[in-house]
Amino acid sequence: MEKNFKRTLVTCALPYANGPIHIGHLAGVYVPADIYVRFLRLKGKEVLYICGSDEHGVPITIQARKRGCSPQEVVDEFHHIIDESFKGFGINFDIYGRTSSEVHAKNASEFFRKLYDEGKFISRESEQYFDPVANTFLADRYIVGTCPKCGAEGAYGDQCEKCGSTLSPEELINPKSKLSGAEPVKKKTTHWYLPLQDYESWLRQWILEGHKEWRSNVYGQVKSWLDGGLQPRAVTRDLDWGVPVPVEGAEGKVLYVWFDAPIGYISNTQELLPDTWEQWWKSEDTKLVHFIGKDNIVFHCIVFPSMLKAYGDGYILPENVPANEFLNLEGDKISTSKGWAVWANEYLEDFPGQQDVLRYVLTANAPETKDNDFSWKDFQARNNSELVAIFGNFVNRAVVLTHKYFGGKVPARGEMNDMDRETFAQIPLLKESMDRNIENYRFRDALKDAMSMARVGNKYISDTEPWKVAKTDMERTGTILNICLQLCADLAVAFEPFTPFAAARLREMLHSPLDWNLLGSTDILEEGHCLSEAKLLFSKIEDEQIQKQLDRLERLRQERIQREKEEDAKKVEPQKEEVSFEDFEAMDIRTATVLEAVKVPKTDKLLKLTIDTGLDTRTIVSGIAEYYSPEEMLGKQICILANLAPRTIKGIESKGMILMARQPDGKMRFITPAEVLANGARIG
Ligand code: B3M
Ligand code: ZN
Repeated sequence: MEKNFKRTLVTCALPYANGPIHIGHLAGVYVPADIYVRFLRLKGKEVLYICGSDEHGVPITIQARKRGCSPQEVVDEFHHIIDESFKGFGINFDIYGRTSSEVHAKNASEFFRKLYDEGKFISRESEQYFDPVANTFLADRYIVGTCPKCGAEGAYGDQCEKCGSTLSPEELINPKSKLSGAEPVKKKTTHWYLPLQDYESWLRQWILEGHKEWRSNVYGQVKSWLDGGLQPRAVTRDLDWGVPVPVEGAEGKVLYVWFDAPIGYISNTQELLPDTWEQWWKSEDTKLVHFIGKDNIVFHCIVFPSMLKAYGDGYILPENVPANEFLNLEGDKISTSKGWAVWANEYLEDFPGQQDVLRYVLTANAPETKDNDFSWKDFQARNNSELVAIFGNFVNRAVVLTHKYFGGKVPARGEMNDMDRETFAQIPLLKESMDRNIENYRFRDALKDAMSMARVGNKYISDTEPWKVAKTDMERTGTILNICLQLCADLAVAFEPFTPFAAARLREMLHSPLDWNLLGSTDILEEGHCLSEAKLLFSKIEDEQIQKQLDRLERLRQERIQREKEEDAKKVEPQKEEVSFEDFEAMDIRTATVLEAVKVPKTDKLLKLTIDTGLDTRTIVSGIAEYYSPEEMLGKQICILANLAPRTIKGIESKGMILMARQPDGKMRFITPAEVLANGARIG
């Protein structure tokens, strides 16, 4: 049974300020968190809602280098863009701070210094890659070379983006520094580590014993980390962008971004509530919930809690960490680097006033327990067939008919029949289910409960057909519309967490209260209560709007294919195994001239060539028909491996092999001497 907390502290993963946020971020972290916070506030709970930009780390310095500007300029630009995007979607944190702030620098360095002074870190000397020209240590991302797995150029020291292999700088072929192009050298450096293994038994007790109710994807990942054995975790880095390490002799070192960022939650709270922040972070009456994506589970369930445990001083631990899985886009992984995303700020420009639609669709398809996919067709279908056709249509009919028959005033409700009573009776049940689902971080299911309320209303008005009843029985019409309007007032509350803009517009139309306790009662709107004019809550999304988005993604897909082709064109196949000089001597390579060339019948790739080798006239069958026509080969001087054992190919005896060069794009070209030589000249 969950403890009865006095207040709830909700944190959202701090987005890296090296680019805009996209639908994956919204679906994974920010829309679910916003539903949760809005719901708690709807129930009158005390909530603090914390987020901010994560402005340190290597990705930001790489972005700065790419743009030829400072990291501060990068984070200044994107901090603002991200902040505006959240506001545009109605995601209004109590503070949207930033880890480049002075408050955070002070807080993070003091946090580190306390652990350092109390001997909670271990220090280790290790050899790291150093750029002798730029005179700086190199993070893995700053070392590039040839991928040992696929031969792609430009593989990073930690990963090859071409084949996806995880690498270490030592594995790269011909490693170079991204900063100066120099070959990196190994240099000794000292860093501090948090010995996570010292917290293993405590973590097992706190999470594996104490929080079996956590989502299975979170619980399972934590368990496998613990079962895999925890290792010391670096808390400092050789970088010139970040919170400087507050220790003598540590010049040029900064706090590791994943040590510094979670402390940002605390710093942002301090900035907002300089006098009372501790009642949120150091009181057992506070329920702490971290909203994150699955790639951040280890940092929020193992690293940050261990930091707080090491720090002591009464810091509380998360009551739950409802991490979502990933959202894909049109069947492909969302990729910031490849631009394969729907950017939040661009959506707001392309679909003005329709932020609720995206909130709704991302919740309906939320990757709560497994990765899920966003498609524009589904987005259009859900808007048109659910929001417009059910929720919007029901409200519009109820309000329009009330204006038509009762001058826009809530009519009297006469004697109710069984259908009326059964309709009303469904709402409290759906309300209870929605409450339970949100309290348990099942937002998809909670949205279904709210949508079921809309379906109840839409079905009721369709079944009772007040527009027909009005022809004969105005009293009954009034009863029906009175019931419809109570249901509309229910929807104006139930949809507040999910589609807050539409819910607010509906309350304005009805002049109805935002009161969770009234949801499900049968008399929210009294007889005679005046309504404003009916306005459509949602508008249909047309095919053209969707096609524009699909065309944009198709252009991106084509650009990516072209880029990959160009990258392939640069790819050099790795060298083969060494051979001895004797092995080479055994091969008899000669010049020869093509006397005749014909296609081998019933094949696409074979040419039958009659060639003059200087030794004899012979036939060679070669798979070059897709690169050369017989006419193109006639009279050409080529190089052949003359003493290759004869083979019969498509019934033709072939004696020897034409030497061809395979281009990176896969095309084959024959090798010809720089000038015409005698046939039979030995090549060695
Ligand atoms: N900046 C976001 C990410 O990993 C990361 C979250 C920090 S929360 C303290 O995409
Ligand atoms: Zn590779």
